[in-house]
Amino acid sequence: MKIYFAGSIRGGREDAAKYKELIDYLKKYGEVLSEHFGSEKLTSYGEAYSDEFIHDRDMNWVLSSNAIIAEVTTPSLGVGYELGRALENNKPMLCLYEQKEGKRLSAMISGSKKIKTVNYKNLDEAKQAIDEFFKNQDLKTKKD
Ligand code: 6IA
Repeated sequence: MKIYFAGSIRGGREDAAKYKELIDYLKKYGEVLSEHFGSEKLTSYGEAYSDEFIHDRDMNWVLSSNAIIAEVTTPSLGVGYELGRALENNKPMLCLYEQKEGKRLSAMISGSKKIKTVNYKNLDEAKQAIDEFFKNQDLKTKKD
């Protein structure tokens, strides 16, 4: 099972610690291609690669993955773009959104019939949603 984790980078890094914990949890289900996105050292200045390199590498990962898990609490153009392209390529997707007063997830994500969105209040609930999601996936591909 190849998993692509998506989370905000230039959209803001305030949830980076959560990304790391979710990525560590996802490893029980397979290889997380985008493992370094949880690193708190990855600032919005990021890596020493060109934007074109990052775009092409990440899209290759999205397209070669068996499932996409996105943490969508911090709005990110890049995550929205990846979700749209993953949807067009029929990738199973789970979006995790932490409910906060006065904030709502974009209707383009929560309103999509093809994207499963779960609102969570704490990381335990987010992990339960991940377990539920993978129960419904074909785990035979775990070793792929
Ligand atoms: O618009 P955002 O930057 O928030 O988009 C975040 C999403 O786009 C993530 O899920 C990544 O898949 C992808 N992405 C955007 N920027 C990067 C990046 N470095 N490294 C890896 N994936 C990225 C940015 C470094 C740059 C600031 C020099």
